[in-house]
Amino acid sequence: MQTTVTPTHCPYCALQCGMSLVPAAGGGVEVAERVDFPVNRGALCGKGRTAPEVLSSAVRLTSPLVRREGELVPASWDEALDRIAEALTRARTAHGVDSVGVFGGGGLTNEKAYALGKFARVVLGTSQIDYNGRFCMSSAAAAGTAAFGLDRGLPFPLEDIPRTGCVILVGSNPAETMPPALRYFTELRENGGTLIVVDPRRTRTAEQADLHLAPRPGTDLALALGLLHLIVAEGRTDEEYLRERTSGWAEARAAAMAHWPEYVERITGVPVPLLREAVELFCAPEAAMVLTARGPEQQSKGTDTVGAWINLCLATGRAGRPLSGYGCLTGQGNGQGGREHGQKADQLPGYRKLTDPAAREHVARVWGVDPDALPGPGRSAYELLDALGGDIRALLLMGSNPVVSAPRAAHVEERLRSLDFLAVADVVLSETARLADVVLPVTQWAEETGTTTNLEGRVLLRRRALPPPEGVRSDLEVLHGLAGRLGVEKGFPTDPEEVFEELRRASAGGPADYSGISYRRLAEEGGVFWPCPAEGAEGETAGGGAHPGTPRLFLDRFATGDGRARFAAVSHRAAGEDTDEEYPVLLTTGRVLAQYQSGAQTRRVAELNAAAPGPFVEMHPRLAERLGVADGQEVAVVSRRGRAVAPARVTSGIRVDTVFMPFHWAGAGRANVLTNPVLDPVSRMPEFKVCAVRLEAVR
Ligand SMILES: Nc1nc2c(c(=O)[nH]1)N[C@H]1C(S)=C(S)[C@@H](COP(=O)(O)OP(=O)(O)OC[C@H]3O[C@@H](n4cnc5c(=O)[nH]c(N)nc54)[C@H](O)[C@@H]3O)O[C@H]1N2
Ligand SMILES: Nc1nc2c(c(=O)[nH]1)N[C@H]1C(S)=C(S)[C@@H](COP(=O)(O)OP(=O)(O)OC[C@H]3O[C@@H](n4cnc5c(=O)[nH]c(N)nc54)[C@H](O)[C@@H]3O)O[C@H]1N2
Ligand code: SF4
Ligand SMILES: [Mo]
Repeated sequence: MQTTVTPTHCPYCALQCGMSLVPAAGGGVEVAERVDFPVNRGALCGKGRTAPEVLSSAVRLTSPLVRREGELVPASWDEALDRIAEALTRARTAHGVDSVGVFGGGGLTNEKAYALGKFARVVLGTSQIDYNGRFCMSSAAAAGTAAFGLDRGLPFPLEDIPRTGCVILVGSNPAETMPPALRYFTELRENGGTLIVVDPRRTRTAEQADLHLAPRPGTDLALALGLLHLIVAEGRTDEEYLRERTSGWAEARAAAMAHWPEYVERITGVPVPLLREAVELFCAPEAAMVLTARGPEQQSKGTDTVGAWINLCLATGRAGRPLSGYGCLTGQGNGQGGREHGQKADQLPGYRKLTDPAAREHVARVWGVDPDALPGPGRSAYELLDALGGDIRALLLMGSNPVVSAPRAAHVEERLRSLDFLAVADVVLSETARLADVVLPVTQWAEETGTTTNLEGRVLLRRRALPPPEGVRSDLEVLHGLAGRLGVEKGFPTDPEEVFEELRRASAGGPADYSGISYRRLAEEGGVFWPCPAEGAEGETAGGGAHPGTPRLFLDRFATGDGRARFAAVSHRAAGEDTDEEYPVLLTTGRVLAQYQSGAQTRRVAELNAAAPGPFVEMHPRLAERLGVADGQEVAVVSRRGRAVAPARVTSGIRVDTVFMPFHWAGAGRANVLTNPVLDPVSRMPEFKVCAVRLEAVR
């Protein structure tokens, strides 16, 4: 028997593990090991292994749905697309172009993200587009751009980790969020390197660490400043590097010197001897890295916080040198590429700025439009959601489930309900799709070809392995169908490779230059790191060029105007909410191993639901005792925005002043009804990682 093996990548997180799909006995496909992809070398977590279950028609949408007399009922594609085109036109005519909003996702392929951004700017002419990546790594992106002049999650491949001397992992729990990547940290320790984990909880990752610092949520900025203070006080800065490769040290140094270790201990709860130990571990080896994830980033001061951690690397000469540097562990499947090609409010393809006249000129030329016709920057994700039903009357949403995942979710849900018109394209009937006037059933990873860019900046090719169920169309077909109905016949091809060829040209010369990359190269080479400029003029070289791609950035110079990395002169400030008599406990939120994001996909897989059946409130035994709550007993968590109920999970692995809830579920235990939408002033990131709550035993 002949079997077809399709090498491809997982639909879920930013590791983009390689996997093979093979025909399954009863039809469909199943996952087989693919050892040739270096990032995971065949290893997969349970989510990736079970991903084909979500391809089944039994759990997904297979027909467009339209709302008739209050109910969502099956309809033809023509009717569904006509209704959307009519509703968007009606809103535009009555309220102007900016009354139509677009919301995208970091799980969308590069081709889809690119086409969605172009659709908003060219077909709708709206400035009101943003995406869920704003909730993800936007603070790290802002800080990375400020410091290095360029934001790529990791400036080096993961394979460098085992060979460095020390890694500080700040607010990142790869043991649950990227299990196959844990091997890199294990190997680091086997090679004699050390691992420091900074997390208010003793996670499965923290258990592997040489040193675990457990700060009070929302105080990472003070912690980083305290470490820098000690580095200066102990004379462990790299003066030559500071002189030759950085700027702004004097101001950053002065700010750090105001953060005495004892003061930092009071703010963070991390004892001074542990601060000293961290400095010793970090400074002793020749090379070291700092990696952040959502813990320090999802704060109303996330940008400054990441800036302070970058300062540690700069002060000690640990950036832009072999086996050293700062990196952000991006989250979603295409969290990296999704932030480069124009679905962000202020962005054009190739990581260009919408406010830059030269960028507008270049992209407008590729799109065949007048640069002056391109709108300016719009609102950030939460601000856009908050404006629904106000000056935004109609919304097209693709690749996100904000009813579960947005901060202050009950308010966001109410805003979505107040729209004149909501259209959602999804693979399943998510909690957000349930609110829509029109729902479009779309194809998924294994049913379509497309590229993603993983957390290392490695551009990858996902391949179609099986046909979609009847009745399902791709997101590219959706945008093509809508563009035609809205009077734009050309420029929205349905073939992903054709979209990618245009993306190459649009990105040529930009910070994230893909012009030397082609599907052929990706198929042959297994992945190419951007920037990868084409050899010829403006990426016209058919089939990609000879540029090898750029696995490691900044080794000669940083991407700033003068080539120097810039320090951030930052000082500690409090979180949006602190505890008080009424709300005496801090809530932080995050993930568990077996569920993915809003759970729209993974809650439909029996094996994953058995492993992680529902929400919980993780709390310290002393806090549980004070409340009179036993393990497994229901507790209500109440914040200024709402109330959620879930069973207590009592563990000594969390600070006494903090509780933790995963955010994967809707219903009574929906964590995001509690979270605080206060935004970081630069990145516009909401404060998912800290708000004040009170707890009540439910009897
Ligand atoms: N299983 C699973 N894996 C995933 C995902 C998923 O939903 N499920 N999602 C993917 C995506 S999109 C993302 S963004 C990544 C996220 O990956 P991670 O960032 O690793 O995940 P989180 O659980 O959100 O947060 C990490 C840790 O931050 C800690 N933390 C909370 N508050 C603070 C704080 O104030 N300071 C510090 N230092 N730490 C704090 C939490 O206790 C938690 O252990 O995971 C990706 N992988
Ligand atoms: N409290 C709290 N809230 C958080 C976080 C936190 O740590 N704490 N983390 C935040 C972070 S980092 C993130 S990334 C967000 C993520 O939260 P969401 O944006 O809600 O992410 P998903 O649940 O992945 O939603 C993706 C949706 O798109 C659908 N989908 C999948 N593939 C496709 C496709 O190809 N096309 C289309 N049209 N649809 C598709 C899925 O079925 C699903 O319904 O949550 C944020 N919310
Ligand atoms: S770690 Fe991420 S990419 Fe790898 S199998 Fe799991 S979810 Fe998929
Ligand atoms: Mo994310």
